[in-house]
Amino acid sequence: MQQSYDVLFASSNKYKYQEASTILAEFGIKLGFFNCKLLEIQSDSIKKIALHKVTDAFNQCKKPVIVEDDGLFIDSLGGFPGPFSSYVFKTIGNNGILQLVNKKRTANFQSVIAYCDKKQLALFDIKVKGKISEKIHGKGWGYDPIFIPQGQKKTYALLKNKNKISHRYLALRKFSNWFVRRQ
Ligand code: ITT
Repeated sequence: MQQSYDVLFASSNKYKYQEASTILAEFGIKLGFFNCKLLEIQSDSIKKIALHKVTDAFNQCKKPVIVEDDGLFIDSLGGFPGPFSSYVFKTIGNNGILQLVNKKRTANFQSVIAYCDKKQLALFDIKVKGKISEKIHGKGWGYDPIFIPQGQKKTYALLKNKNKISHRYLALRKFSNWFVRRQ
């Protein structure tokens, strides 16, 4: 039977997969979903976390695979929640973050895409500057209702073109340039 994808996306987060799949389709890459729980090491580096995650993913699926590790880094909180973004969202959520942020609202969203197959490991990272909104705006998933990317007036949740400017888009564009050229 013919394989129906070019590379797998290993994650427990269906929103990340859905966005990644839409973005990569634009670059002619078919993304399969490997829905799984990945080993997340404790580290202050999302690159190191992504590297461990992709090695674990490849050991589980034995197919060419990518993972993504993201973090929202808030300047006035010393980069918090950063590598703990997933846990912090599940515990204090956007309301908790809004209570912690004071006048200085600058932040950045970082994404690392890690690729692994039998022969190769590769990393693609990106940082999108922006700020934390004063209130929750819109109904998107995760931090979408509170993150306003630089140069925009609305949160990710309210932007129609999130998938054309986001940290995920920019990191996947780097990955796809490399992936398409090596095939
Ligand atoms: P996997 O590790 O299983 O892929 P995860 O949700 O735990 O899924 P991360 O460790 O990368 O993924 O967590 C980053 C968190 O940051 C994620 O859970 C969301 O809460 C948030 N996040 C990442 N990208 C986002 C986006 O585009 N919009 C809103 N929130 C986002």
